Amino acid sequence: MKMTMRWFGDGDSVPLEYIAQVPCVRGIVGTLEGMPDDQVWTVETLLAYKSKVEASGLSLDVIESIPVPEAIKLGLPERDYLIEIYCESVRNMGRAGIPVLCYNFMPILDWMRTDMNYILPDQSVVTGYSHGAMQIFDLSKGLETRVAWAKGYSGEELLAALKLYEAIDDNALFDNLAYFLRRVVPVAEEAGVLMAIHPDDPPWSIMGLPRIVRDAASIQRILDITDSRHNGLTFCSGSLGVWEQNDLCAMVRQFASRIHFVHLRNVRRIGKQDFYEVAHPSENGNVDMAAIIRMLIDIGYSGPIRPDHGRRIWNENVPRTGYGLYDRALGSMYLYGLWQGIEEERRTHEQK
Ligand code: DNO
Repeated sequence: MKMTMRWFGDGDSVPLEYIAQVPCVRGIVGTLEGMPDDQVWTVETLLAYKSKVEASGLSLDVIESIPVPEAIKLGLPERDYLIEIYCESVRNMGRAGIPVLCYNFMPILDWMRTDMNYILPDQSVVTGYSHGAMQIFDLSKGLETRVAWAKGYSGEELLAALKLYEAIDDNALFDNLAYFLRRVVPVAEEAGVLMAIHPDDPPWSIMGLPRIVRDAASIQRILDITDSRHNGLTFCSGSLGVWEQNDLCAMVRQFASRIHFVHLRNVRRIGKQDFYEVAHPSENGNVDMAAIIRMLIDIGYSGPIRPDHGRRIWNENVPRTGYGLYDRALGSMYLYGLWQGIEEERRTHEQK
């Protein structure tokens, strides 16, 4: 495996050079922020990003994400034109030699939390989610911009966006994903780019919106749309781990050949649909990191892993919730050490 960390480009408060100082981190998960939906990501821009990353001694291993325009998720007539643009960006990723594309198919919003400042007993700050709070959320107030959302929504905009989805249930959204993948995956194959869909976070419906990447059955259905390695998965222990019935290790085994990127993060469930994020080590939450890593080693996983979100600690100024440097650095070292320890244990065992 290769330990990576997300870097949002020049607008990131964490300098690339600091990331390069984390001993285990070799690669970067990058993005071009603020690109309009109808604009192709050019080879020149991707190569410029890549050169910057390489100048710090790191490699650019993943793009997370090229956002999928709402019109594609909604199946509107302009989707054909937008899918063509998407395909061209994928071709350009191939030309620039960037091997993995993590994307999601969540309507309107990306990852959703009801509490962006959940304070743990040690005073570190994480995000939390309460389904009860979500259900009484006043949609007319809109939503501010968050890390993963290209833009915020005023109340009016949010209500209008939700209205468009009234006719789209899980099956309709799935059909629109299938339509998209049947066109993009062949292009990705030719370009040498591995598509890796990110699970919905949280993996259940919010605001009455359809959500279709939630558990083993729904993921298998997506991977079956086109039987190609290039139609793959980002395995995210944080997103999938908040559903008690999701057996994370079994999922790693089941989707082995289609996992091209891994997000490792720990969560503590406090009810059926309530949770908060915690530090990476297993004892803090419900995700058994050692078991997952063991399974990843078993399946011979050799792709990129990132520590996903971190807590806010040591008074760090973290303008993008979850994406400060300190706790992601601690998390990545924990994961790396765990991986090395398990591999080492196996080697010693084999020699006996
Ligand atoms: C959260 C992230 C997600 C992820 C997108 C991928 O921090 O893991 O926002 O980037 O869903 O498209």
